[in-house]
Amino acid sequence: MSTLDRIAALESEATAAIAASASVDALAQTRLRYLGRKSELPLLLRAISQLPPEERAAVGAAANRTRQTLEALVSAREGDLASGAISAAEALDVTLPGSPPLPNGHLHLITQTRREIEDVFLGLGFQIAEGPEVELVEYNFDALNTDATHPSRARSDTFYIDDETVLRVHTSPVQVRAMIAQPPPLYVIAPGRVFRPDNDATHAPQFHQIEGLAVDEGVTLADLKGTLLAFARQIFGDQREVLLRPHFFPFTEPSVEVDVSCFNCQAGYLRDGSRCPLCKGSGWLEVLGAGMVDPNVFAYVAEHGYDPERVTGFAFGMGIERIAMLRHGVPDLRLYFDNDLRFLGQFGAR
Ligand code: 2NL
Repeated sequence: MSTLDRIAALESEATAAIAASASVDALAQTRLRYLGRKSELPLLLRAISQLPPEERAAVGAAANRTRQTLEALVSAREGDLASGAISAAEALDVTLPGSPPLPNGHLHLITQTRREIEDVFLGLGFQIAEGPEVELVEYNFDALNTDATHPSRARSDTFYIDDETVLRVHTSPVQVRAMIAQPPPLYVIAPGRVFRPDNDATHAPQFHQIEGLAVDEGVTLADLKGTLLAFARQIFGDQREVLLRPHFFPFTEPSVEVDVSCFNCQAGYLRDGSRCPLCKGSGWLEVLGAGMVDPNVFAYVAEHGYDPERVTGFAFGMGIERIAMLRHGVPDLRLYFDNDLRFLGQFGAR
């Protein structure tokens, strides 16, 4: 092979090697191999004096041109590698399916449950209202008949931003805002994230609620019970009954805790005669809190059309995590927020 042919062969070989260098380090190796002091090309240049005089000029020119071409290619490739640019041949088509194909993801169990509950109340004629998670103390507490001495307002039981501002501890303030925004009749539910400084198997510092509020002329506790029975049957099964037990909330009077008959047993006992582990043998599951809106709450928004002498209302609130725990036997609230796919993946593709 003539020296000129050898230079041409070196150039095409080095050109391919430069293009194939996939990292800055690999490129430095390639450069050393073809342009380094001990590589073949400079050796050819140094050996030029041993060639016949009439060949020297052409070989010298060819070797220098190849060196310049390769140096330029190395610089260009260096730039590409540094900037992350890739050639069309190596380009990754991100629209191709994975190999092996990955299963589709799915909504989080809390989102699925929230939407199912929303659908129940949308079907009953309620509208969905949303509001800020960072809320005024006024709307979070004062408007809800919860005076400054109430324990839930303590710095240890509510996340305070400053003296006037908190992370909402319930979604009730959304309903206060709804009343301020529009006169009765009002039928709204308020789903959303709420915050309390607790952390154990049954309390997380953030969790999700759905509250409901119905205000109209002639709304009674019987309307509340019928509404909750419809909810209970759609979410827990069409054989369900509801039980209202007296309770206390600052914002309702009377207030009740609402149990739903256990869907896992017959009156507390399984078919084999053993005690039901879900309702602990009572036959009832404690599912939510509710009541008739306290006249003091209406008084707070009276100037917006809520005359406690004219309208009455019922309200209720439930924890979405708790509803999903009961339905699916989830043993620990923290599982919802750990992002462990072995847990979350059990509630997919439904
Ligand atoms: C529970 C109990 C409840 C309400 C929330 C409410 C809202 C307005 C007026 C009156 Cl604007 N009441 N909300 C009423 C009773 C109970 O929640 O255990 N939640 C998890």
